[in-house]
Amino acid sequence: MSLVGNEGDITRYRLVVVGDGGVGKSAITIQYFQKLFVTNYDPTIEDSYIQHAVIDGELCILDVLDTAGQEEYSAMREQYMRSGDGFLIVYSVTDTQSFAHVIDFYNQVLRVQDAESFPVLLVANKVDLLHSRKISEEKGKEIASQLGVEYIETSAKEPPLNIDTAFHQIVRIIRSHPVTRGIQQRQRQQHRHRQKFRNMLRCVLS
Ligand SMILES: Nc1nc2c(ncn2[C@@H]2O[C@H](COP(=O)(O)OP(=O)(O)OP(=O)(O)O)[C@@H](O)[C@H]2O)c(=O)[nH]1
Ligand SMILES: [Mg+2]
Repeated sequence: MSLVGNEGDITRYRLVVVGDGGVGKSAITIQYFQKLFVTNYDPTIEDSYIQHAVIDGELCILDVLDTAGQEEYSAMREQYMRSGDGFLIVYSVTDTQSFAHVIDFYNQVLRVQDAESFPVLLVANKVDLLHSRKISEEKGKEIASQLGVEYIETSAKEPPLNIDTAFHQIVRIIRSHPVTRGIQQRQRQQHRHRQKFRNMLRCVLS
């Protein structure tokens, strides 16, 4: 698995947004980073975004990879899945197939990370489209509980719903997940040791 990076005292979280084509991965990501809703559909190959955030009082860096949902780019999946500290698995509540594929994305994350459980947030997007909704909240929550992951409903359209919450919640999940908690503690310890060593060296040299 990849490690949560620690740059000085600031932890960097590599978040990967996955899901079928057209479910709104880019719309969600752009709404979070640029505070605007992209109405046209321009299939992604791969885009990344980086930004500081303060989550529960802790400054961190969010490094987000917006991936391609289109099947023709699926060969790239294993590689980006290896690099993630946490995943937003997105489906559209108007698209039954995208919901059926949630399990495939989840299983692929576990396989690539060689883990029994991994930080994942299930994101039910496009909930503003009330009339074309096909997947109920109940169904979404049911699959989330089967997979043992948290569930959130979002809309990237104005007024956005739960977009900041989704990105911040996956960070909280990473922070509290046993897979990463140990690593983060070790990294903080190593950082403190390095600082101590640098200070000692400075004393000796001055
Ligand atoms: N009404 C509504 N439309 C949305 C929402 N999110 C995305 N869309 C629209 O759905 C279409 C596809 O959105 P994208 O964000 O490009 O989808 P994607 O998942 O990034 O697709 P790929 O890059 O091909 O994997 C666009 O026309 C968006 O404007 C939403 O929450 N509500
Ligand atoms: Mg996209």
